[in-house]
Amino acid sequence: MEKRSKELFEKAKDYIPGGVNSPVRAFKAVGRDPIFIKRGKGSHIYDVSDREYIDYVCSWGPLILGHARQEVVSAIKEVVEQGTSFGAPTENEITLAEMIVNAVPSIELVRLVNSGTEATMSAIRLARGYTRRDKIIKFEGCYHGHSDSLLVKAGSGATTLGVPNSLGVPLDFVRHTITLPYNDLECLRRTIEKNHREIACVIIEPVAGNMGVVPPKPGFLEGLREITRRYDIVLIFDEIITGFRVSYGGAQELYGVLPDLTCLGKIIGGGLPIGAYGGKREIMQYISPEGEVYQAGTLSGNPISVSAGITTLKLLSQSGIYEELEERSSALYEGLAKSAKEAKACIRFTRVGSMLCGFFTPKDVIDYVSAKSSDTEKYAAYFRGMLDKGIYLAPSQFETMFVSTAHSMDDIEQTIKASYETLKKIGG
Ligand code: HOZ
Repeated sequence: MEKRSKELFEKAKDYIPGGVNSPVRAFKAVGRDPIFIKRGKGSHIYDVSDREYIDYVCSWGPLILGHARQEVVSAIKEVVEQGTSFGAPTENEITLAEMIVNAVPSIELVRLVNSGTEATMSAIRLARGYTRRDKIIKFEGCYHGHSDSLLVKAGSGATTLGVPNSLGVPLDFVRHTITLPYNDLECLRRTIEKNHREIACVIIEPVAGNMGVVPPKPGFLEGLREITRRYDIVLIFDEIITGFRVSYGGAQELYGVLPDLTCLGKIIGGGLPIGAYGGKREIMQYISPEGEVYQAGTLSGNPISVSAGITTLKLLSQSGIYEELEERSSALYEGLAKSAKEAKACIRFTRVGSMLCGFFTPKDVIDYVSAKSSDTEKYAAYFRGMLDKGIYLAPSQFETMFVSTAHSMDDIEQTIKASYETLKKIGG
């Protein structure tokens, strides 16, 4: 089994650093070699040896409709026939921008880019240009892509591989980045009151999804909004994961807290590369060519990504979709939690909508420190056990498990059963 994946991984290492194009894919944190994927359909993926798995990575979030959804595939095929990139405006870009503006409560203008990293990097520059201040605040364990100022105490692959502060980032760049504990309003207040004249923005994942799933405590986002407004600090929600996922209007709609700027990615590209940042007209007008904050991109607003994004958002805007997703996700969460109890395992699950995670810790997971208290060796054993039973989870503790509209109740029941058996086997 997996002989072919092994061979491909060996070959990949000859040509690609670590054999992968994004670090967590190397499976280092779970103590085995990666499987190479050949295709996906609905909630299932198939490896190069044709072994089938129920997929809860879903391309790390974009595939809320599952793999190769027919309408999305057809839209891509249709647009590809007409040319793949022009480096000039197209009508569909307006359609996607209009859909985003209508969906996300705080966005009045939106600029499309090519990735989440580009979106957050550009939003930070915009906040600095708008406020004429340099310092930024981010939260420990939040991951906002790999640009220099944001790669400080970062979650996701940076935590998985034990390098939350990367080599190659000059100290001079990150001295403007202040990192604070997630969900600690008092600490945030004290820091802002002391330094507000220098702080351009606060950037946050409104539901943290890159240190596992850590929901905001009640009142935390509201308090963050209140204090940033009081000192004219730009509040940026990184909704690259949560946008169009936890509700059609994202976490800001779910919690009723509106930021000044929002970063998007993943779902708005329907599984193709994209990013976006948007917000108040007054701030967005600082972007070139209207304003003096520069940002550009050859493939920005790429016709294929835009078309896949439009089709995805159209399907998501149909009534009942999020209710159904909630029903499935809640059934999965309840089932996993109940069977963990029956297996007497020390694992606690967190969930916001279709984002889930299991932490091997007796503590409440509320921030980076408590997330990191999880026994990662146990997670690795759980991952391997689940994979052997045909369940594909994120190959790291510090990521999210995604449910899509393609996951059936049968998938969910199989997953719960596999989880019970795996936990029984690896012990509490
Ligand atoms: N660290 C990324 C998700 N949070 C992984 C992306 C990838 O490997 O595709």
